[in-house]
Amino acid sequence: MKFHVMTLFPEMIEQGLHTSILGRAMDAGIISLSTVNIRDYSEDKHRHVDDYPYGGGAGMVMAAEPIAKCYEDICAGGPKKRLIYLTPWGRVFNQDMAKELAKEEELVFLCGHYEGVDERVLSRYVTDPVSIGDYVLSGGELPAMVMIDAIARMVPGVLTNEESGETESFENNLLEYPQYTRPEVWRGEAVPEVLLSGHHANVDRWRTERSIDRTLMYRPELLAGAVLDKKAKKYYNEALAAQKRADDEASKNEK
Ligand code: 6GU
Repeated sequence: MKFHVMTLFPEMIEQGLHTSILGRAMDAGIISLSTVNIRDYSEDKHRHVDDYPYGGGAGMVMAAEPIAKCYEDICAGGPKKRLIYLTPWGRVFNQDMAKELAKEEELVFLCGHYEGVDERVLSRYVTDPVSIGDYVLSGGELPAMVMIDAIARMVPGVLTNEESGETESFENNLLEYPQYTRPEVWRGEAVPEVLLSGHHANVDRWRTERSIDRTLMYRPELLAGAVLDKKAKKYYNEALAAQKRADDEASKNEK
């Protein structure tokens, strides 16, 4: 899978993505990264890529032509590639989108800066406007890196068997269960007994229940989409009832 990134800060993208799992996948040739400096497509001798907004207002707007030229260069001689524009007004990125985008042969990312990008180049070429969450960042570089990391992990061959995403957070709409390693007792606190038992069915059961607890605590809205077996469903209903009793108790004491 090939990632192309159109940016004013190519070194930022390059530095952030060549380590760890992605670095290994690039060395193995499973994924590749190509950054393009939009400034190289500037129309003037001062290498400007932005201009004042029509209608007035604060800040500068990235001009259409350098971005169009840059994108057309990336697609030269082939069909138009999917173009992701990183923007707070885009659809909010999640694991399902990462999986879906991982099926593409190539993806192009456009990192905006300043107050925005001329709408005409966006409406002509952008296929997917994407946000990484409800907060404002200074530019699209960090969001592009976040997306590329999440997408690359879903490309076949990038993760080893041990790293495989099956038991990670968001698989089946449940958050990851707690993990422990040596020592068995750390500062007086022991590892949960069941994990030392060697009883795999009990370990699995314990992990599912802790995933349910954690999801109920931090992301209860995810649980609506989780597929639970009969025992897990029973545990979930009990945990939900216990939580409701605790909430009722707390609100009674408030009054
Ligand atoms: Cl994709 N871009 C910027 N500039 N800010 C963001 C964002 C993207 N997603 C959340 N905040």
